[in-house]
Amino acid sequence: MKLSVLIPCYNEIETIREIVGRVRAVDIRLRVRDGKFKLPLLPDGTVELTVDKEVVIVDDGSTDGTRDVLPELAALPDVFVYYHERNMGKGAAVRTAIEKAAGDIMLVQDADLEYDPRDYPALLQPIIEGRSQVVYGSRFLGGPRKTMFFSHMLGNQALTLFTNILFDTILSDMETCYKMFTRAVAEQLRLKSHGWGFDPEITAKILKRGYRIYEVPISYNGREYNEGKKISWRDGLTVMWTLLKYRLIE
Ligand SMILES: Nc1nc2c(ncn2[C@@H]2O[C@H](COP(=O)(O)OP(=O)(O)OP(=O)(O)O)[C@@H](O)[C@H]2O)c(=O)[nH]1
Ligand SMILES: [Mg+2]
Repeated sequence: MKLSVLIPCYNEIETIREIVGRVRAVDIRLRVRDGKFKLPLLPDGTVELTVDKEVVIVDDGSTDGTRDVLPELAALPDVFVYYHERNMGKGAAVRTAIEKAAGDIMLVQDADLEYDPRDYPALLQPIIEGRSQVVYGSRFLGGPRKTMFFSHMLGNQALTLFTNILFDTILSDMETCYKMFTRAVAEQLRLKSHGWGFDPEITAKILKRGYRIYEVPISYNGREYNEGKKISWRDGLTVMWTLLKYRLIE
């Protein structure tokens, strides 16, 4: 069983080395209650499953020196780096990463340090146990988190509420970066968005195809604007438009 960690990366020279180090440092061993893995049964009726990882970085036309650092990471045996000639947006970078990924399961990992790879085992558990094909890590389910701006929380909640109304569901964090899905789901969705349309497009298509999204609490350490935070309220309008579009078509 292999997990592909997909890292879209644009001008992240301050954090790219560190995040790859943190991703590679997580050792994923799960105790699973399922006989299909043909592993030695432990006294509590579970088996211990080890999940391998690969890291797929797609540099999205960085101009801050990130590209000088990436060859050093590409030399690592489990890290693969691909380059966009020019900046195309997060969605385009994730799509390239999905095309290149070899894993059975995939997860999006931003190149900043807002999300914690130590949450991977919890995210994987429902997929490995066959309870779901898609798992979202939620920042609003009681996990440890740095408090965010009230305005950002409202923005997040508004986009999630809009999603829930359109698709009759009860997500708590549609915009989370931690979206994990099986290869079968990834291949079926045929994503098109280039920029910030990625999260609403993937969510809309998953829900419209009838998959139920599983949510698990994750920790969150949001960065500040002076640390490179770039998102603004205008991006929210793109997100709402994308949700509506994929509710009505496809
Ligand atoms: N901003 C931006 N990020 C990109 C782009 N292409 C790829 N990315 C990567 O996409 C991920 C998410 O970008 P972020 O800017 O962290 O987006 P965010 O977490 O929603 O917003 P902030 O962290 O608040 O700025 C990061 O790993 C970026 O490096 C792009 O064109 N613009
Ligand atoms: Mg970020």
